[in-house]
Amino acid sequence: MPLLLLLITLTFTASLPHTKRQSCSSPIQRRAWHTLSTRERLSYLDAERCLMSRPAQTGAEGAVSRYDDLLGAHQHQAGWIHNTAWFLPWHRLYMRAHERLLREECGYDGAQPYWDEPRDAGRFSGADIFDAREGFGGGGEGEERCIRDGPFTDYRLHQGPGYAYEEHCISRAIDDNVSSYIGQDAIDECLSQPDFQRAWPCIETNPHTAGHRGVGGVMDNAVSSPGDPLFYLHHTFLDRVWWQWQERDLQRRLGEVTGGVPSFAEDGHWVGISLDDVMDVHGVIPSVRVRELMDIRGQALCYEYE
Ligand SMILES: [Cu+2]
Repeated sequence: MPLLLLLITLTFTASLPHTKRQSCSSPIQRRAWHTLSTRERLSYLDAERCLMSRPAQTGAEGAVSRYDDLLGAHQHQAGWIHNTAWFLPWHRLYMRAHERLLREECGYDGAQPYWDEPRDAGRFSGADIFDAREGFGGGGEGEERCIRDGPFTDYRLHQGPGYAYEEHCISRAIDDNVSSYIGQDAIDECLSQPDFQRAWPCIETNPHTAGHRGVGGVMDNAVSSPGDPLFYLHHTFLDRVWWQWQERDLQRRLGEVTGGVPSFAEDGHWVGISLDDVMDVHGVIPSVRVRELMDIRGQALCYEYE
């Protein structure tokens, strides 16, 4: 190809994202883990291990790997992204950040899968997501409850538990009883909430807590739970619940956020959440406003649920 033509082609290609800013022409399809083929499962798990092997970039305290960069973003902000109206939008961005790292830095060509937890409610210990060969490995053993099989047995965490920075294993203590609180009835109750102000606490209470405590161990720590890779499948499931709730009255709910968030201007005070609030994942991917997180098919996100 003549040089001039090549340059024109490159310039044109580079300018495309600007001319098409509003549209997201080919959203990737997020699917439930149990519907993925063996090849798809293994490629996801391989990409996660790749993130765990790449060096940290953000300078987050304790972070050794790229995987830890993400953990650091959650650990640092845990105090204002839980039990506040930022819970759903922040975690939506966080799931997207994880999905982007897998795709852009580890060659993963799929979308972020979710764990269809109501399917396994009350029987987490028998869920195929804990498979040692094509899953995340099983429950923990011994005093520290370290996981003993699956692709993540050798991973050492350096952030957590909670706000501490201690080296430890990925641990789990599966609790079937607690896992029953993420049944379809609990999801339906949240989907029927009339407004955002009631939908997010509903999602954060039973379904969210049941997933964390039902897996136990690292997942049971509100601050450092992203140390278990299952975190991303659990929160992607919750993101889907929010989207399903939005879809019930899409026109209105693409713009609906209500509820309290802590004020950064006045310590101890609360203010109303705004579509202009900036959600930030410590530079792992660029910050965006809540407004851009309302439509999963928009440019900032660009995915759908099958
Ligand atoms: Cu969280």
